[in-house]
Amino acid sequence: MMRHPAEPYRIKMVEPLVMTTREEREEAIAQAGWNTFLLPSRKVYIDLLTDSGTSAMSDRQWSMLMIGDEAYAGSSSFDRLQSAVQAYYGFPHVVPTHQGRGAEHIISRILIDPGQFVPGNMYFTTTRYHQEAAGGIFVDVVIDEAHDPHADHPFKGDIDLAKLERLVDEHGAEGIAYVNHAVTVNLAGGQPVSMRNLREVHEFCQTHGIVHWSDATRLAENAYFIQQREDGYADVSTAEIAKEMMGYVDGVTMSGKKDCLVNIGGFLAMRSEEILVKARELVVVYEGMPSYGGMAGRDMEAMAQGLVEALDDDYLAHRVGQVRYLGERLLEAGIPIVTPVGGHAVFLDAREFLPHLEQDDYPAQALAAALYVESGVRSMERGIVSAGRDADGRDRHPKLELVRLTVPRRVYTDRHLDVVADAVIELYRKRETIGGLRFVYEPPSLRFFTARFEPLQVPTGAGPEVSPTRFAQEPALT
Ligand code: PM9
Repeated sequence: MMRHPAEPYRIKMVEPLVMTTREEREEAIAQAGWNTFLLPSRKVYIDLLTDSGTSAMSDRQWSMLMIGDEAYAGSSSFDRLQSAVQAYYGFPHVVPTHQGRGAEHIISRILIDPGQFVPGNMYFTTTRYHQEAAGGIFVDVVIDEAHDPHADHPFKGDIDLAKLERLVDEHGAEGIAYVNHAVTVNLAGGQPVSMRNLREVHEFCQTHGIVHWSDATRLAENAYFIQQREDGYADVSTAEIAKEMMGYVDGVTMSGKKDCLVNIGGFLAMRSEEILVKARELVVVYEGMPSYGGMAGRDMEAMAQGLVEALDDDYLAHRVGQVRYLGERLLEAGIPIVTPVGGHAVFLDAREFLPHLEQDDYPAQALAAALYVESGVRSMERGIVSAGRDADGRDRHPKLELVRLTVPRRVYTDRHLDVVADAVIELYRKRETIGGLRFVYEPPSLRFFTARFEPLQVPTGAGPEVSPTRFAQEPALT
């Protein structure tokens, strides 16, 4: 296997990129309240905010759009999506939703009774929001290595069975709503889960009569890591691995915007008819008819095709190899990143990058803003801001304080990633010029999306990007 395989596709259509001046970027970040989510995309050069809904679709996917069946009920495009999920993931039942969080909302309402615990392998923002909104209490049961940016473990996303067992011993199986097993684990750095862990947790759940669910959003990338790292899978295709993985869970929530290679869409898939009936009852209230769930027929067609393309071995070798390429360029330059490099992104360790800042100064938020000003590269905070507040209103302090450089699928070339690496390396050289931030607007939930900040102070040797005199005006709230 080549270490950095070339793109297994050629380019048929291009979208021009926009270059900006440093002055324009300083202005833009101030207007965005130092929140990269609030930057207009026309002011972004290389957009590594997210891999969600940002994939380039294939010629086949675009052609499928034309045959989308837009019937309000009984769309044949739903049949095509359901057939693809049945064939590739092995679940008989599918309930489409407008995107992943629509599926999370529905499954949380179905499986959680208020006061029940929901163990999972690290929190995810929207997942935990819906679990808590349904009255559940999230409990992190990921292995300790997941919280250590440098722990060298091939499957840092694994659930710690001992932690899970303790929780069940303490509260009884009836106190557990379900176990949520994410593949890969986004906030740990895109870290995979082993097949062995899926199997063992499944056996444990079956023994105790607990529902074993999966957030399968990055299922294909996880399958690739199993192929590369787990004994016995080197000669098994990622498509076969994915199907075996799904054989060890009772159902999934899926954000199709990642490993289904589409710009919008999601679904629930499951074996249980009881859950299916409840999901259908809820989907008509919150999403749409069970045969479209908030998606257009054409989007279901593109998703049915995309989920198959994402389980192609050559595609995955390039995809994960490209993320690793960016990681290796940064590691060679001594930049602190989460290792091993994960499947969808390279995560900068903001604590090590900016040791002069306290976590309460929002170092990852400040670093993401500074990288944008430096280069026009947009990244995302994944630290204290994303973690939000606990039930008592106190800031959660996650061990990982990260900036995510997320690589969209089939969109950028390695040359773009060289530009990103050079910008990060240059910023690292002058890291002491980056100062902390404070909130000027904090929404009550999922605050990272729309919060606004301002610089705390002028740090020693500060560049104009962090000078409050330049950005004294408080930006209007959107
Ligand atoms: N993930 C991401 O950028 C979209 C923005 S939320 C910060 O990583 C997992 C593991 C996800 C995810 C979204 C969702 C929700 C569920 N699980 O965005 O609603 O990474 O389709 O999916 C984002 P939707």
